[in-house]
Amino acid sequence: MTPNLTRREVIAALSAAGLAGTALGQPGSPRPKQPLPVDPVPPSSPVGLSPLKPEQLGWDAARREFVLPALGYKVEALEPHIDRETMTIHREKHHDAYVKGANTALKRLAEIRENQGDVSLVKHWSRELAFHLSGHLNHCWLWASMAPPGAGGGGQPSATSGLLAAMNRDFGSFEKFAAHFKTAAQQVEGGGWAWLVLHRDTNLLLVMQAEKQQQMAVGGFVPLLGIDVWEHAYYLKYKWDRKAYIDAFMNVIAWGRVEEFFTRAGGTGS
Ligand code: MN3
Repeated sequence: MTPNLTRREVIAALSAAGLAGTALGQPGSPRPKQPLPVDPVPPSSPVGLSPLKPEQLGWDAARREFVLPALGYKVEALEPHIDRETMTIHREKHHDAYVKGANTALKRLAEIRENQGDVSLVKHWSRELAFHLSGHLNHCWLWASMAPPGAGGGGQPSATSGLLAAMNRDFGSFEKFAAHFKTAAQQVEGGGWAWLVLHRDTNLLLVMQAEKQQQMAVGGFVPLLGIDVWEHAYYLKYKWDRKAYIDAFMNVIAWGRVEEFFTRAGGTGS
């Protein structure tokens, strides 16, 4: 699952290209003669294309390729809930494979554009890109959404946060959200994820599942919090007991950071 552009961002991009008002008019509505007004988004605005900061996204702008982002805490910092060996292998082997896979797919597609590759493989490399780049971004979210227990990890959103108010509005309560989120994670068939996501245009929170890295994801939603339930995320410590891993994961959720993602994505509790 990857972040999608909001209507305002699409309009801003189209406006920059001189196209605003030509593609996004409502069906049946008269086409505006002038470009649609665009809310200026200053560079310092917290509302960006992604609630993750550039260094958390694992993007090397100079080399134009994806890289493994720094964790922001020690690999053993999440113990006893997530053990050092699982974290190390998960990041340095599994996540790194998604980084390499995404970069390879981008490279092969660029070669095809330059008539240096097999044009019949555009579908193949597009699928590779969707899987590996979603895998990379999912794990960027995962690392950024966890913190050591007792040092930012665990508990629930703060009582005064917009996120908690939005959860009360959209799920009934934090407890009902947590039960839904944990059950969705438990019931993922095979490898995949459960997500808390925000639809920016309607300010709606949802819990959704994704099989593999991206399948079943609903388009247009911004990820806020994901739990990885591929076996590589828990099998070394928890073996077949995915439920025990999910329960443990709740102790390392960095709710302060999820609140920040929610706010940066434009979510409100009202
Ligand atoms: Mn994983």
